[in-house]
Amino acid sequence: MVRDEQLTESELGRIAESLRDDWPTAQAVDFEESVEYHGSLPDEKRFAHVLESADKPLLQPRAGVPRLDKQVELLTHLWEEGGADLLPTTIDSYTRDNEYAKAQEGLDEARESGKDTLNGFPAVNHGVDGCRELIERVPGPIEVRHGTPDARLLAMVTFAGGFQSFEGGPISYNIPYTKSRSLADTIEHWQFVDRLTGLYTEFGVRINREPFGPLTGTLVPPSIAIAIGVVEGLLAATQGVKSLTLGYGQVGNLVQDVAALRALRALGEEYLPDDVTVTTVFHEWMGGFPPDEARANGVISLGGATAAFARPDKVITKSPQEFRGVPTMEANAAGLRTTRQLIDMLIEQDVTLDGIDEEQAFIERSARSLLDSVVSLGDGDVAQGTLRAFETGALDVPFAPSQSAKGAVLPARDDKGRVRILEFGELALDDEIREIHRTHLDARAKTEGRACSFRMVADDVDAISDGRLIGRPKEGWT
Ligand code: 8ZB
Repeated sequence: MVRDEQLTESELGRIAESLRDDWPTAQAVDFEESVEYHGSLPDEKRFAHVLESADKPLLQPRAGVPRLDKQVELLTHLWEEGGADLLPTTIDSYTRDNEYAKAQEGLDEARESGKDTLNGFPAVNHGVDGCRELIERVPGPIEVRHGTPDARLLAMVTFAGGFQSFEGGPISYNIPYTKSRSLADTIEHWQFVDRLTGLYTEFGVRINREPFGPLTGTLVPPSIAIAIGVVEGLLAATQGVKSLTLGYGQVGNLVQDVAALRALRALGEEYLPDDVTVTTVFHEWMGGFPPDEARANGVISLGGATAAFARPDKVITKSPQEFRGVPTMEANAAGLRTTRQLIDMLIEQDVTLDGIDEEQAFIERSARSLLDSVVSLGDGDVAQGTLRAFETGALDVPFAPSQSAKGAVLPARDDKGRVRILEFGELALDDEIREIHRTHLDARAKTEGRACSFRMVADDVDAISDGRLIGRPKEGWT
């Protein structure tokens, strides 16, 4: 039975040994030699150092192509032409499914054809030496960004390969990403990743961890995103993680987004142990994008403006080609520059927005209620509590494909475009909180002259790509 307890050194060693047969490059991983390698990296390539010592929001794109030379070229372009402060390496989706043989086929094909036949960088196949070459040839700190439910081997190889930041978590890379993976298994798998991070940290290599805050990216109520991020942070802290970045995805209502980022930071600092340094990351809009670049730049700009007000430690940018999927490197750099322009023009302005404090208090109260239910359902054990909370629906994620979540929560925007909850299922929120959501949604229903229903939810899901924030009825409404 998985419990929120630190893995012992012998458990860690046993798991690491069992992974060595999964792909040949795993044989080359040597922990002590890797600690020494990290020691040779200059300060400007130490991810946690750069992030934690920044005095303004740092910008980071997503980017990954299969071949090493091309990945160097891509990241160098984003650094030089985009002005990125932190770099990513996005991993391909075969690797995310632990299909290393298929990733190898794709990599071989890319090398032969000169085409990008994978949707990311297959870091396990490139192995320790390939990763180190990337780290050495690129000017900034690089994070592994992926979506892998069982990322144990990916972490082993990339940490040995010199990466000092790793995205993901047991809930955030399971519930939104997979249909039938057991949550108990992913909690165990991420305990290994976090314990390995902890061990490096104890040897002086401060590896940063970043749970994936946006979850399904679709109208996720801030309290749910925050509660899950804090739970993943608590599980990571137990394993010895000291540098933790909690995330949140833009919903598009300025007041709610600023309030949510403040609540995320406040609850992160309150719930996590004092020796854990908590930073925050704001993801530009993760839902459907407008299909033309001019309007996409509008969405990105609102993200930049929000970041200027909320001052997260880092912003994950989008590109104006988001609608088409993986962007060209030029479009990717353009998204960075647009965001930077907005932040730099706004950050010194002293603007007062009405209603932020009240919204923040409401988000905190709701997130606290969800967090407290996890702790009490587990009789104090956060791992057991997480399992019980998802089984009962006390914790839930809207629009998640996973069978491990009830999927009973339905969100909708209120009359100001803030994300509220229409259907709660068994979510651990009391009647008073539920009533506040209902009142806000009723006000919108009245404005639109229609009842709150799934139609409203569906209209909201499409609204931003249709050119608006709120999915107002298309006809019969003025
Ligand atoms: C959950 C993350 C989805 C976002 C972007 C998508 C989308 C995925 C790559 C990438 C640049 C890649 N994404 N793979 N962006 N290079 N290899 O992640 O476009 O925005």
